[in-house]
Amino acid sequence: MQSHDTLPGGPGRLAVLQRHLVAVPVSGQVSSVSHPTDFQYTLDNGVLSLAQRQFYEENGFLVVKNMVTAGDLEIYRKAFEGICKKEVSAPGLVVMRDVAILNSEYVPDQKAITKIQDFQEVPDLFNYCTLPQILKYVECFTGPNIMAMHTMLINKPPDAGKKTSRHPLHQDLHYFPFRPADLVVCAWTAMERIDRSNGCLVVLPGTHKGTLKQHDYPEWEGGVNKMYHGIRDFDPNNPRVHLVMEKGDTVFFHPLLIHGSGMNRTAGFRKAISCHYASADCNYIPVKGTTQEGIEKEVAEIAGKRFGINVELKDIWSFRGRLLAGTRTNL
Ligand SMILES: O=C(O)CCC(=O)C(=O)O
Repeated sequence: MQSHDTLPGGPGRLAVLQRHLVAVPVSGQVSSVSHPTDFQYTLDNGVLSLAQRQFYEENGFLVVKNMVTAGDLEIYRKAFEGICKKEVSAPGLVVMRDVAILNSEYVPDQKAITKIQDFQEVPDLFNYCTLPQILKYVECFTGPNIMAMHTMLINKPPDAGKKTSRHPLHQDLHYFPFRPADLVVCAWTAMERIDRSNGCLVVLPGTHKGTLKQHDYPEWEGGVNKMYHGIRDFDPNNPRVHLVMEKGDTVFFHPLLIHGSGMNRTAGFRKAISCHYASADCNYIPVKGTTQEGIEKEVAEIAGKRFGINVELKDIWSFRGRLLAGTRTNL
């Protein structure tokens, strides 16, 4: 990341540049004239500092400390508990279980729940996606027409010795049939302290500048969880950053950023909550003949079994998406 005092022209020039940046309206095209560099991945609404913008542009992620209060996180944890105990259910909600872990934390006779997805109809969880302090940041990536497209609460179980609690390195765009990718962002919030012992996120900085890669199920001895596809062809020399985060810290990241998470070596279930946001101005793309054709089939098969209907990937996303700000233009 470039430090302020290394900018050409020194601190005086920086002050002028910052005044320009703040003056750019949020809904307008970002002008390349008033910027010291060409920004491709961030818009200016006066929320991100110049340093934060440059960091995201260069690395494809940005951690913001203390974004979500302990009180809100407790509401999300309780709602999750209610779902595990089958006290709460909702249309579209998907509950996923670990291939190897036999004991759930709240219902010991059930296989461990590793993740719930699509909680847009569970108000106590969907509240996370609507938090104004998060949306303020999201707008810097999506612009003003903001949709919540994909929601997850990830409950990484203690590993049973088979390493199945790992999440293979992947790009989230693999799952999404809408573009442009630069108008999509994930917010992922630690619901407790998350470090290498309980399986923090690991990111490969700068990989958001690459293209979408082929994803497959990894050949792991202990088995792999449903839909946990991974990339085989990534540069092993690309530096990795382990994101150690405190409870309430949030990372925003680009959907092409290669990331995954490690094994949970502790006895507790490690929790994080996330939402993928996209600009409603994005468009659905056909995925036939692309690396995403396989995932479309897998998702359509699951939906077919659950709901007895024949659907295309874009129909599922259009059903999942919820407008949070601005106008629902395309998605
Ligand atoms: O929370 C984690 O362990 C990683 C989640 C993740 O990358 C995903 O579900 O796409």
